[in-house]
Amino acid sequence: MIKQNNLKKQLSLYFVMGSQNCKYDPVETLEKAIQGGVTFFQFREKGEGSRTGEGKIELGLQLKEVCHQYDVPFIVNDDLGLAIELDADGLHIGQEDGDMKKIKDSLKSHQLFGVSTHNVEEALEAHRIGVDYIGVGPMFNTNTKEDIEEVRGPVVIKEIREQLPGIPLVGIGGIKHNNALKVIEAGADGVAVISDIAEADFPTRAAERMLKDI
Ligand code: 3NM
Repeated sequence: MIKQNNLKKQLSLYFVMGSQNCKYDPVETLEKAIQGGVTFFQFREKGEGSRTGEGKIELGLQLKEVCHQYDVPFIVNDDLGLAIELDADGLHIGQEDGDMKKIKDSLKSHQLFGVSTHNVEEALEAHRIGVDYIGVGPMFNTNTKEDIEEVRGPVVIKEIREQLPGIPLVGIGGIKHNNALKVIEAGADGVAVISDIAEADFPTRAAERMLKDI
């Protein structure tokens, strides 16, 4: 249902999270964030304190339901099996998550495929494989992910945009309402954020504030 032409617009405010990132209940956090204007969602249940097994599946189903109530695409991070089991609207993988082409071929035709990249070479390779969108990070310093690459910032977006003028592109890493515009001005279609919304006292307000500033 969601493989749409307006993907660039849908990527405007891309909320990424798992229960381990949330200050409050993840289902409530997501609903409030969507009410504040989040346009795209990635379920990234990963790292210390994250749920596994049945608990992860159960939470994924609940989050997908919230997304669909509001017509927001529900994307699964890393886990092809989970994306298929939950019939997610898409899968997002990193550079170390396996053979990109094989994974893409395992998805159903309606499922979007996104890949994290860090430089022009990785972006060109992802584009060659036919990904639907590209994430680029880290834009700024962040404490949310430990194994980040060197921070080169929005200039990487600019470099990729010059090579791939049409590809849907989002920046990630350390994005807050007061630096998000730099990412958009460099050529991104949207910003992807974890902590600015997941750790907020008021996720609705955090999302509204981010949208107002981009
Ligand atoms: N990927 P926050 S940085 C999931 O550089 C992720 O590819 C990154 O969290 C990359 O919005 C990152 O809290 C963490 O900084 C983003």
